[in-house]
Amino acid sequence: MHAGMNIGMTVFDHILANQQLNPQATGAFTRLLMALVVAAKVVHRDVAKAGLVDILGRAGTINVHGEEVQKLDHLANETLKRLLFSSGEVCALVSEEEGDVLETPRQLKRGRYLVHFDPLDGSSNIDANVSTGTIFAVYSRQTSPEREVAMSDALQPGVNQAAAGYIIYGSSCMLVYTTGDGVHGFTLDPSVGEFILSHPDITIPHKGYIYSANEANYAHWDAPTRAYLDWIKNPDEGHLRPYTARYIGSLVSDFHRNLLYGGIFLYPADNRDPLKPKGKLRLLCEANPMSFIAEQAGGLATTGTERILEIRPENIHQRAPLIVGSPDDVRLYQDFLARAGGS
Ligand code: AFP
Repeated sequence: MHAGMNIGMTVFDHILANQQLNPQATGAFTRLLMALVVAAKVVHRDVAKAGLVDILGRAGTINVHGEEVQKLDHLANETLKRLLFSSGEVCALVSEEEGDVLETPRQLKRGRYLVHFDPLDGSSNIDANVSTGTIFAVYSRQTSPEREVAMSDALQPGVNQAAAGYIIYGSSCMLVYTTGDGVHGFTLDPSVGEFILSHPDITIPHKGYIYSANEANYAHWDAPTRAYLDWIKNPDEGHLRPYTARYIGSLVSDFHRNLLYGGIFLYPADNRDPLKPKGKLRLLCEANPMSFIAEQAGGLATTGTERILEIRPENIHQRAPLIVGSPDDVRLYQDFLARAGGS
């Protein structure tokens, strides 16, 4: 790189510019976000060289959801824990890979933020080199800093999120985040090791023509959901139907594509599997952050009958049906449910 070459706005500049807009800001939130950015770079490095250093494949253990833990899941989880705890800005972490809320160890400085995260979402696809991602949601604690962190701090509704974002480890590595002031995307420039603003102020198209769902579960969805799927596949040139199906099985990738192109992602309730009466996706580390981002980009996110961000969580690993995407598409899905009397 030539001295003085303009590389564009880095994510650090962007976060700092936001901090400067808030006269009450202490820099704590900025330090926390910067710790997440560093963690993203470390996980990206590990994911990128996975095939080289024999860390691909399964770790041989089962996580709290009864799923096999991939080695990279474990590495990513440890990286996020280490960097977030050492930022000095968190009082607790909730990871998809851990059974309990993890309080910041006594010997470390405690801050006022809690972070929920899925360290490596979509990891069952890793061996096939399919894109994976890290998802995070940041909350301020509600209880006094002198006291132990309470379960109520960890179980806040999604509307309380101070920030949410994801990192997508794809053909390029991107960070997309919101602090409630629009959605901004940054692409990692490997030549300088910085995330550079590449997608300012992302807005989702009002309507899309992509639908993303694991249709193998069709028989186990409720009748209005099946009727909606039938409708979007039913040819009608005037309404540009059928839609196009795109499903990767890696939420960050499916969500990111629909955010940019428009469309609808559905992971509805599944009446077959006793583990999925509310679908598969976790409310706190998957549905809430994606819903905050979707709404900030002009989209909608619902269970079908309830706004995701208003759900009052009852436990840290609870699941929720997630229907998210372009507002016109999500509204139409809700109409199908409403006409059937809800579900
Ligand atoms: P893994 O992390 O086990 O690969 O699960 C990924 C995921 O939680 C989410 O990223 C996908 O959208 C969803 O599961 C895919 O689930 P199905 O395999 O049931 O379609």
